Amino acid sequence: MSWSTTPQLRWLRPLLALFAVFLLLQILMPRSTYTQIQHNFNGRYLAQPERQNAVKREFLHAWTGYQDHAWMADGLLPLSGGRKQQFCGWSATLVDALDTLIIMDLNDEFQDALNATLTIDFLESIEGCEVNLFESTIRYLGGLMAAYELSNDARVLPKLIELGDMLHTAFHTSNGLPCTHCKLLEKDLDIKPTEDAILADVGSIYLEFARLSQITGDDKYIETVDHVSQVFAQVQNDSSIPGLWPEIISPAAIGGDRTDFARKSTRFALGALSDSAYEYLVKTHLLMGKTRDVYESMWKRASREIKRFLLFRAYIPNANEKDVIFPGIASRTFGDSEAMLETRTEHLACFAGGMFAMASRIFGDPEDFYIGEAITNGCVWAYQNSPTGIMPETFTLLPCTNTTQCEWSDSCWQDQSNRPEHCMNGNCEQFKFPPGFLQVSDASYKLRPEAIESVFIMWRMTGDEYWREVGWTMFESIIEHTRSAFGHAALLSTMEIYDRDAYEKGLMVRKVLARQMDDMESFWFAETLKYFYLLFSDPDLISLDDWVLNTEAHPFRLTESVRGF
Ligand code: DMJ
Repeated sequence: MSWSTTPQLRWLRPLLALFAVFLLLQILMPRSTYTQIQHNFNGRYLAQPERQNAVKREFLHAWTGYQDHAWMADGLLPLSGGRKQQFCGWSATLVDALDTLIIMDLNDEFQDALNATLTIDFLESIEGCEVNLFESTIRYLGGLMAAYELSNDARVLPKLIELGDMLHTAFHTSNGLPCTHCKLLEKDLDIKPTEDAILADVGSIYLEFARLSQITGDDKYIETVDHVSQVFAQVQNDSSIPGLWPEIISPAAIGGDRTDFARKSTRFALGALSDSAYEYLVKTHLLMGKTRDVYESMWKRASREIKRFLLFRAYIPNANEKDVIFPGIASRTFGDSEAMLETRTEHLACFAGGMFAMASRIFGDPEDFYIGEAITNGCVWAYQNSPTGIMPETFTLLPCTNTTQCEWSDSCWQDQSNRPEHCMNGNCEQFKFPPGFLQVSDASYKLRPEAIESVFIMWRMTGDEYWREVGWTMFESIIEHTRSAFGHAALLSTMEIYDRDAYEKGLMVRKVLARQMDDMESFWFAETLKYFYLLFSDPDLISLDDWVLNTEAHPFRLTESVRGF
């Protein structure tokens, strides 16, 4: 008699059968390598309350400036204490900062800000204001929606609908594509789709309007999103680099000669003008990929061409020690087989590090993780090697000619750097920039978030403390140079204090502060300081497994049944 037929052990049989089924399923079920976006921290991370508090203190310094000097204006002027109107006067800074106030546990400040927000009339604006659809969608709609998601305050919902409906009228055109800059509040206005539009202005509306439908149950917003995304999918191969959309597109072409949509320009990039049009393919798939496959297919096609045409390995000191990649700008005229790569890169393009890293998990392509990491390394390099410790807005690097080896030679770089096309105002006498930076065409820093955004994503995805360390140094440099009487100020130049002699003696010129400009964009509150804060927080706070952040860092909750990962 075997043990399984022993009467005393017969009760074991159903259990064994269950176990066998379980084992069989384990063998037969296709296994996904990735089950989540965030690293499995399991409580194993260092709490960094001092650093978090330091970020919060800086936030409060600027917030107090805004409260005292520019309350309910679109922005504060951080040097003069003045106020500015930038986006129709609906208090852009106030709305953009709401969710950061919640995340930082600034409850009294949040209640004051929310009460003020509820008095904004989105159906009135400053005289004759042209609504910037992109900025209003990512800052106002995104900001209000995240405040609603995080506070669950029912009073926000009617405001959200008022604003959503007003912005939605931008799509009330003959072909359902938007007018990106129109006086939407003017009565009886015949709204026409824009002739020449910035790619990101049209291609970055999916996330906010799709989530608005999920929240309200009103499908009209998602129908608009579906239509726009279908158009982008249809024209994806019409441009001079099939798979990519150029920096300028023509919404007005749809309904006429469709191919003109993607033929207004032959320049392609990941920075200004284009950035979030690619970011939203990944993020919108995350938000609703179980119900739509268009974002995944667009991303897979586009990312292949991004890797082929836009990314380059840079010739910088120690390039062999760490993989460093930068996004550049590609051009190709119709009919040409060759594309030209301009190795000019931008702070704005640093978001691509986080985008590729997240895409690797979402679409299961491990190679993309290394691309994301290498892009983030590039941005960190630019911070670490600028004299202020802050990456400039736009600069040119030499590309490595060999894809595997990239041996640095100071003299070779100096020769290149001294070529007339790289000299500033024809003056080749001095070395203007630290080794690696060939030309810096815009040395300013506008308080932008993209580099710390990618560093934050790398930390949340790997749990590697390295990212928090480099992030902290970035924070210290930014605060050192940008802190002003009323807030934090954009910088005229991250480079002007460069001194070759000091550099060669191993001294970074840190004592001299960069010149400040009287400007502080609302994304300083919405994005830059939020990412710094979240880098040092408990990784469960706004976990990337539960939330998707829009391009202005406003978190939207992921719904289990529809989320695409
Ligand atoms: C922000 O408004 C958003 O991140 C946008 O996608 C790009 N520009 C700014 C920040 O630099």
